[in-house]
Amino acid sequence: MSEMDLLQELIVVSEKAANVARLCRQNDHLFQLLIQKKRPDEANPRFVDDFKTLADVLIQQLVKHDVGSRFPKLRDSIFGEENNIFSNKLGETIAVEVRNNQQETADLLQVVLNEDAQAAELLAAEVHREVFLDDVNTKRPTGDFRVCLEDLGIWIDPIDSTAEYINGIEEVAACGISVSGLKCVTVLIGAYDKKTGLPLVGVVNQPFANYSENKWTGLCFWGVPSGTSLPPAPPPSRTICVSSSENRDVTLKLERTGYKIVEASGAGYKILAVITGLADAYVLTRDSTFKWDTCGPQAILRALGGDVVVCSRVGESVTYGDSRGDSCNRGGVVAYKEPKVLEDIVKCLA
Ligand code: 2IP
Ligand code: CA
Repeated sequence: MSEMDLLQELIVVSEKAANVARLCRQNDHLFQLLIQKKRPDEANPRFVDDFKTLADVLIQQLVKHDVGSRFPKLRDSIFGEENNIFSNKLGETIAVEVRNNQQETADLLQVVLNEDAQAAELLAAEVHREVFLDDVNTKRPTGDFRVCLEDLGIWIDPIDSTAEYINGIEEVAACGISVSGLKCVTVLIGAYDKKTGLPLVGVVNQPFANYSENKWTGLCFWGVPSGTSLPPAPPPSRTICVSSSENRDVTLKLERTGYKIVEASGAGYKILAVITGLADAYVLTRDSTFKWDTCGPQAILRALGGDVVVCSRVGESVTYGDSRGDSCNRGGVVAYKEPKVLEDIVKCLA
């Protein structure tokens, strides 16, 4: 199989995911469901208390369905953050999945959505809408090399930065990095090599990249060993991205290196900032990211000559296995593009 076939499929499915994410924010009916508070004491035996989780699960199942139908050999090797089983107060369970046609998917969603036919139909129509590569705001993939599907596994984060997705306030730092808000939301898809554990094919879709005329439009980034969607690298930004929950001692040490430290939301977004050159690195000393947060963007960084390494053992790349293993990135992460930047970080944190 050609790697480009898989890459094209992942780009298109990331756009379908982004379309669902945009629909849930921009359609009034779905948006009301998205921001409603959980009602744990309610007598109604509903399956979904938390619509955001349904949106997440549905997007993950959409990726599984589309990629699995096109590449059946990958079907059992697609892993993600979400579990697709929902239960209600009567002890009934239901598996949310994308069915073979729009009507069947709508019927299933209607049960999960407590008979909300309007929401079920809106979602099913978007999930089954055909999307083409030309619909995606990205560079067309070129070049090629062969991969063996049996050797690949896939990690998905259907909506990274869910807190910003629900109620983030748009804030952009002077350097252009988004501190919070919808720009920090990303759909992350990465394929890794089961033999080496290293990511090979990465897609990062930013559904809410630009806002104009009351409408959000997205951007999609990709990388494979033979190329990426990125233009030539801009000059170093002398900036390091950190989480707002990063240890104060760590940010103080990093500041002493002369780099500017910028807090931003979203693990995927912070790695994207390194990919696009808004930041030179992302440093995280805590165990607060997971395989789905890093697999896709790490593949792009590796294609650009950088990597995501374990913060407590910087000689080691972050690696991947299937969902039976530990999905936490223990020891934290450092994402970088230029080896010199990693050296600077290692020296200052030592
Ligand atoms: C989260 C999300 C958070 C991030 C955390 C991720 O994923 O990206 O924003 O924390 O590490 O696991 P922070 O923003 O402090 O970096 P999700 O939103 O999918 O739970
Ligand atoms: Ca995440």
